[in-house]
Amino acid sequence: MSNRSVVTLERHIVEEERRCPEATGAFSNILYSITLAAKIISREVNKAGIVDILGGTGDTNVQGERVQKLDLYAEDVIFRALDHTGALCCMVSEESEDILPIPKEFPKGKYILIFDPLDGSSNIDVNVSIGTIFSIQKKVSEGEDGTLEDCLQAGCKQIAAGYVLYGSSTMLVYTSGQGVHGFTLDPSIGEFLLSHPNLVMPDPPSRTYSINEAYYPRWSPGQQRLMQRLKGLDGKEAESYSSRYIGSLVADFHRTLLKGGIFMYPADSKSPNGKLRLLYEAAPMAMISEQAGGGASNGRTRILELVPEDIHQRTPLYIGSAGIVEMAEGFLSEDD
Ligand code: P6P
Repeated sequence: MSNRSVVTLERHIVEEERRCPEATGAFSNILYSITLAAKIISREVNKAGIVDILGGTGDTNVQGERVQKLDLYAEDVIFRALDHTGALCCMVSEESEDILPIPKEFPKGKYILIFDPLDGSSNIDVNVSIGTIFSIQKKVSEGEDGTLEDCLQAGCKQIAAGYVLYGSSTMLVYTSGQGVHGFTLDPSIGEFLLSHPNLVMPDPPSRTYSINEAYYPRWSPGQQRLMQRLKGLDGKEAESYSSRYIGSLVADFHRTLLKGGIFMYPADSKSPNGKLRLLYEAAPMAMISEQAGGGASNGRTRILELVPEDIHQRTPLYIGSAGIVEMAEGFLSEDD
């Protein structure tokens, strides 16, 4: 008998739940439902070029960005996979301006699901990897309905965080505070199988930085000096870095998680808080990064300590190998 066990995501969730005596199964139920939604979205993403699901709806979302049909489809799939579970009291989606209440015909629970249904959607039409990002918080307000107070919690309060990467294979990576674990979808059996247990960012890290350099003229002097250092132009680095930029956060972060290095989306003169969203992009990725031994900062403060004031609040993001994130903070502090 082979001793190589096949660990499905469902088995992994059950085993994690057994380790938490107070677990009620509601949290596991959320994760199961997210994996179902991920399989459905993966199927559509992988055939997007075949059926007429590409291209914009002509609408724009709350971000003012042209909405791709798959964006709306992914939001609907996730909402309907979880609205009836009885585990959630509300949801927050990048595609919707306000909190999404649980329909009155369904029971409500003690968790909040905060998600970006399909990040990087501008890459859909050119077949570049895109992703779903999710964050789970626990209800803190009175009453059964989720409120803004429940959604505007600091990232350090997250119960769990994860993402699905729709790439050359579909992967689901998540943490519930017990390390980071990666699962790869085997479409032939429709199961996510444990492929990357206990992910830890490599040390020493890959000397790779990931940033959209077109914005260089708009960056602060500290950010520009950081780029000089990373390029080996200030004579301080023994060897320079290499550059990798996909323009899809989930893909750029996934590479950083597996290889090390740093992903940066700084503030600039046009976007004083950067472009990326705190609740459903930076905070979940920051929990994963720290659980994998990395770091995540807005250039001055740990992302997980930031208390949001708005569900669509933006933040600058420096995330990856802890030592490189700390070096970036050193350069940014020169701007103060
Ligand atoms: P830019 C994709 O649109 C996204 O929201 C993230 O996935 C990605 O990291 C970023 O924007 C890319 O932004 O300004 O480089 O095109």
